[in-house]
Amino acid sequence: MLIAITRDVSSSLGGCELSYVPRGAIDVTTAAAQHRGYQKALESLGCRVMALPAEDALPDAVFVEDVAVVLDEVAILTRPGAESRRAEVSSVAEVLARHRPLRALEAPGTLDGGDVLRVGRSLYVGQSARSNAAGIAQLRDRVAEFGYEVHPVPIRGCLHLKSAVTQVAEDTLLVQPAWVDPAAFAGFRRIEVDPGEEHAANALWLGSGVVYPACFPRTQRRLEDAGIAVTSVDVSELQKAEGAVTCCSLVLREVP
Ligand code: CIR
Repeated sequence: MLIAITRDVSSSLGGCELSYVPRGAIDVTTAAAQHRGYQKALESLGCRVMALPAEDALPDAVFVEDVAVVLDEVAILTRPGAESRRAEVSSVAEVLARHRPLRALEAPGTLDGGDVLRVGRSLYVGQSARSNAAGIAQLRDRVAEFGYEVHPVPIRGCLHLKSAVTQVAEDTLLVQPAWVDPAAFAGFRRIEVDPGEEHAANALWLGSGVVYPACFPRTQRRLEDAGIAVTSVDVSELQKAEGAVTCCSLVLREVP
């Protein structure tokens, strides 16, 4: 069984951090409805959703992926790169403590969970404006005893590593080659996003298929042609906050 931790959309979402997406008006009511659709998609793919209440003073708190890196053996609490997001960690930590031993990153390290792509025992970590060398070194230190290796990966032109590459099947990655060098993932089968769908590399793989934004039909076709089952969700208002589908949950295996 998979548990998906989510957090309801903050009424202040419009005041979110933005790096590569221009600021536009966000309809919070629509964002909340889309978020409920996302939670239903997670349930349809076998997750038990644990929804935390909104943190109205923290605009980006819906993007729970960034505050922790959850492995089967341990959960690493991050120190998010954006100062405005650091207060998001503690309430998620309380929930995670029921499921995993916790370790935490410390100043001067910064790291966003959106920069961490786990494939098996490898953690690929984006060298982004949010995740610095000290944060990546601390992550390596915290996970080494559990047999995980950390591989830093340069990215350009996007917020996080998982804006540029995500796993979509056991041996397959979905890649935006403009933002990350595909050679960093030479051993994998790779599907590239359609060139006209810039933000299309973020998919949430849950074993039996992916949760995927409805607005990238051409890349969706590439996934389906590769035999990947796609559960489509409309997350357009969350995308205006530079969010996507991995960032709205922390998915963990229920360990007996
Ligand atoms: C931020 O800039 O931190 C938020 N507005 C968006 C975070 C999205 N997180 C993610 O993709 N992991």
